[in-house]
Amino acid sequence: MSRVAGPFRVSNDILDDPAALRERIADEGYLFLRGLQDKDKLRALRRDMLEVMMAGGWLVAGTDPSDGIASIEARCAEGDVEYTGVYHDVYKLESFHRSGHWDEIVDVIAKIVDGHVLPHPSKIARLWFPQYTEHTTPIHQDFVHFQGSYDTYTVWTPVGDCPIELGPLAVIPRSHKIDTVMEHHFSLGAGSLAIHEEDLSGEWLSNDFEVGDTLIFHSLVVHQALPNDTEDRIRVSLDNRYQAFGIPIAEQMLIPHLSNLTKTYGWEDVYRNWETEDLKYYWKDYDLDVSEKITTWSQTGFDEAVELAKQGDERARHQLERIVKRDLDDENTRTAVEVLATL
Ligand SMILES: O=C(O)CCC(=O)C(=O)O
Ligand SMILES: [Fe+2]
Repeated sequence: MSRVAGPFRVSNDILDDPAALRERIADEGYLFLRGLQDKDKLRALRRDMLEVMMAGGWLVAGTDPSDGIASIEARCAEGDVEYTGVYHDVYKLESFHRSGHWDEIVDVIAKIVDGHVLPHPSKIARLWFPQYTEHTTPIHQDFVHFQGSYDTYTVWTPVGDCPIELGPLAVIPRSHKIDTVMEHHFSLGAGSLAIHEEDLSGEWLSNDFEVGDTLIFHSLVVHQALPNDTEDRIRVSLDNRYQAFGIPIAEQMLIPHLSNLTKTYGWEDVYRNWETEDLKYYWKDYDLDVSEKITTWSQTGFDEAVELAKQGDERARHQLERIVKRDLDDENTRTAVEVLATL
């Protein structure tokens, strides 16, 4: 990527001024808030999540799970079946889902949307291995994945300190003002869809995150992750989505993240060992305006991968191979099998 031009603007000074927060995010597309979330709660969550990763074989045995020291042989990325298995164990943590409902987050989103807040049921964590940078989240706008309404906000939170070399997010301020979804193409990076750098103008902003620091941005803001360039540390983060009531939410936000990559994972699996009831199916109490998933962008990405694989592109071939390994019964899987057989 082109280098980071500078740090985020810190907006803590306007935290108590809802109109100013709304104006700033409408203008710049993002808000960066130092220490918004409680450091101790995040550290406890970090331990919970990393203990599951240790049990899943992702961390070096005998190390402190909270240090997040990755076992490089276990490395995998979102989209791989190996990733989904451990990820879906992390996803069962009650503490992980509860963190998406913490008051400090919901309160600031309530100011931004000027109303009651719906935290999306589909919470998301990103567990990014080091020395695997071809899988870094590429340049994109969130709307291609999460859809529903443009007025949806992402809250990105590192679970632990996240210095630049561990690969926090970078954004292009004001990029949401294009007010439309840009063209997205096949990518091997997380999410599988990327905007081409040559289609963009504007400067990238990012900086070191300390635990508790929080980035909030609009669904059309162009962003990407920076590569995890550490030798051995896993990057753990949350990116949850929030919106006002009364606007559409896409159907895929009502199911567990990445359950579309498996045959059987559902909320009953997530909830099996929970000790409390209040967050189970909490959204079913509301009359939501649910919109159908739009598959155009992901299908374009897949079709491009097919064409590229036929032309000998190794990344595209790898993409088709990982799709086949998921062993799903769908058209794209059958196409991937056929194409790979001809290579
Ligand atoms: O954490 C990442 O690498 C991806 C996160 C992202 O794209 C988002 O929060 O929207
Ligand atoms: Fe994103």
